[in-house]
Amino acid sequence: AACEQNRLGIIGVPFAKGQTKQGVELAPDLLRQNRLRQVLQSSDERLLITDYGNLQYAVDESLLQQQRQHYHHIHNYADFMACNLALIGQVQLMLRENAQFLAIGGDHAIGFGSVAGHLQHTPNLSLVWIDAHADINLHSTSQSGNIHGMPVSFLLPQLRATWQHAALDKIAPNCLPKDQLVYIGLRDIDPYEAFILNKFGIRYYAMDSIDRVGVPKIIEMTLDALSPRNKIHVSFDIDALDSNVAPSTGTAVRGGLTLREGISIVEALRDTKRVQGMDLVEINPKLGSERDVRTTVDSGLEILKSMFGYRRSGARYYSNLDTGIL
Ligand code: 6HN
Ligand code: MN
Ligand code: MN
Ligand code: MN
Repeated sequence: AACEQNRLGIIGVPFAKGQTKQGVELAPDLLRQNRLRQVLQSSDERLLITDYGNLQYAVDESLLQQQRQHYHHIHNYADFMACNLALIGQVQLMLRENAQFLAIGGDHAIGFGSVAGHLQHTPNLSLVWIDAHADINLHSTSQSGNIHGMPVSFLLPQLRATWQHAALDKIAPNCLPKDQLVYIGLRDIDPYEAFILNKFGIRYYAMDSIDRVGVPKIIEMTLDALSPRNKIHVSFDIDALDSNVAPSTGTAVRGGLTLREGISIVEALRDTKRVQGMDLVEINPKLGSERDVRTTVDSGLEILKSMFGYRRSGARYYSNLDTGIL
């Protein structure tokens, strides 16, 4: 019988303007140089990988005008919107041609376009946001003005009204219901973010709850919260991992997930067979020593391997394993 294949589309999104540190735009090509494709392929030989290269975008005058008139107090709104508009289209294209997609950032500002594009293809979607941060600031609550701290606020119907000049109903009409969002790994939440999370009763498993009940229970509660008929989007910020395994990132916070905890979470999500899209963001090769960069890239690749088929138990698919040895 013909071997059943699983098409995976990959897009690099070298966007760095959601924050102020240079270098995060280098991550897609760096992961490719570090054998991203081979690592994924060897984690499941049935993967049929298409690399769509790096996303390109152009900023048009109407976005610059929106920025000048309404959003000049935050950084790079026009670039943010132009990149995410392109990404919304790209994700839909990839999902027409593939069963799954992977978006490699870039900073986490691309989480908006990646999830919004996914929602346009698959309206019944759940989102698991794995991060040290909640990334749910509004333009009016952000202390930094950095849009990588805001992408989730573009996705929820209750919050997108605060972006009333962004024409979101035109560019990404499908929203994410707040009960289909789960955060894991949080440990650096801004005051207004905490207010928003609590006001809307958004599920978040911060590091203190992980310490109290452990990762297996957190996984169980996460899966219980998500509608079993929905596809899943996993947005993985490398800073969810502890800074000893992911030092090269722009807003590192200590006391995070171990690599094993990160892998466990990703394996459990993968085993639902409902993950249709993933982001891996915020790896910054310009931060830290050469060894720090190596460590961070390796951790990122381990997370991707587990998402796309690798099993630590060895229970993997081999098309032509010669069992005649015994
Ligand atoms: N990230 N809450 C802070 C801010 O600037 O709004 C940090 C955001 C970090 C964003 O890591 O994707
Ligand atoms: Mn499809
Ligand atoms: Mn983030
Ligand atoms: Mn983060």
